[in-house]
Amino acid sequence: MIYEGGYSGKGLKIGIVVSRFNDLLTEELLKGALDCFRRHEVEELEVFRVPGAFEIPFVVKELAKKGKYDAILTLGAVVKGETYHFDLVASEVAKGIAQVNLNYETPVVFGVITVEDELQGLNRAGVKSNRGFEYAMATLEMANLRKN
Ligand code: INI
Repeated sequence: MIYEGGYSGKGLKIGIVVSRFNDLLTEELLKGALDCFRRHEVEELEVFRVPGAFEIPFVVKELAKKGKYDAILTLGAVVKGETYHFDLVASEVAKGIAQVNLNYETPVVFGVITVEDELQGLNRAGVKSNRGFEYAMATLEMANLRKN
């Protein structure tokens, strides 16, 4: 027997938590995700905006606690640039999201891109491909896998 999740959005309620920091990138990731969810006929979608990637886990935790979504997609962009802040933010956001993913019943997809610079970020946020669309596909798969 093989258990796997399909990509239909029918009957699904999805939450998206997206950060504003580096919004040139995160808004493109959001566009890609919304395009994917629309084309797969997701029925209910709610978007929550937070200041930076560091703030994503808190909102994800609050949403997961409520248990009203079939899956939650997180979207953010951590750009290395020149600050040490990058490492702290990148590792804390990953840890925070992983914690919620394991501690509640709602699957959470990690859609925070970590890139060397803005150009690499742009290539992943629509110029070459759009990771937002790909992470949205993973969200559909996990939502359906859990439901079934
Ligand atoms: N937030 C990001 O989303 N991406 C970054 O690249 C980033 N860097 O490198 O500083 C970043 N910092 C802000 C952080 O997420 C918080 O919003 C801030 O520290 C307030 O808590």
